[in-house]
Amino acid sequence: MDESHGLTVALIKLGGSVLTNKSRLRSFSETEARRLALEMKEFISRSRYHRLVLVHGGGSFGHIRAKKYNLSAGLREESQLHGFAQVRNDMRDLNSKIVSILIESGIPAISFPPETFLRVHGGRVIKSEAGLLEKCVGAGLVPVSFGDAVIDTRQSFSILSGDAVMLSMSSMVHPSISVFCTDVDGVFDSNPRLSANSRLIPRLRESDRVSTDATGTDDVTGGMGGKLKFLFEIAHNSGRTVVLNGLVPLRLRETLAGRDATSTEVVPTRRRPGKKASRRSGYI
Ligand code: IP8
Repeated sequence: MDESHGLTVALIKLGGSVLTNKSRLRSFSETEARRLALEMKEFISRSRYHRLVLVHGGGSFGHIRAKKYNLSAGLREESQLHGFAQVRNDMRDLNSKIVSILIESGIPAISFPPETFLRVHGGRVIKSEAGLLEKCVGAGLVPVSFGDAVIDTRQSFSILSGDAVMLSMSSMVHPSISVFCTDVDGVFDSNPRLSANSRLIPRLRESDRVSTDATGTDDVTGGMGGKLKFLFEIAHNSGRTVVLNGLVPLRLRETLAGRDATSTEVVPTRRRPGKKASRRSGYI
């Protein structure tokens, strides 16, 4: 799904650190969600060929309890079951809050849990089904998927990250642009939370040296090392791939409009043969 179908698809991850206060259990940042919804609405209003595909992270609705109950490891003891049920319910609650705001902002958003189109085995996606996603994007609906507590055919359950969902979706819709909205300006050469000297990398290549020190994060889905791997894989499927600060107003809007905004552009060494991800001049 790309220019050959006449559609310009923007695949966007709304990070859990943008939509929630990560240190307070289940605290939703409604103001940020409403602002980002309007910035995205502008993109789909610009052309009837523009499409959005959205993914959100877990933030304090996912990571706090997933860590407490060690859910990424799969089922090991009965006491985890309650935690799994809670996280799964909390993620649906967060997804519902986000979808409601998108609808109120004029975006025809629909909840699209990862199990609608993905099968997970040993914490990894082993099977995907593109048909439903393509149908709903083709029709003009905006699927909103998320990192989730999922049924796992090897270990009963596991935690699937929003980045893994982004990767699967990017291979299905071949977006013109993939955007990661985070709580920092982009990818830095060292952890900006730990070092005042860390520098933003405006164009990130696979050969660039980036410190993968994950100190200061409570994410159960891995630190910077894993994130970079996903970023480059996604970049192979996308016309452009951008990491930006979703907490700063208008960065997302400007990026989607093809204008310069502080961010990191992820530059893959080579695009996958046979993929048709496109870069439409004028927009993205
Ligand atoms: O925030 C993790 O998704 P992420 C989802 O994208 C859960 O890593 C349930 C912790």
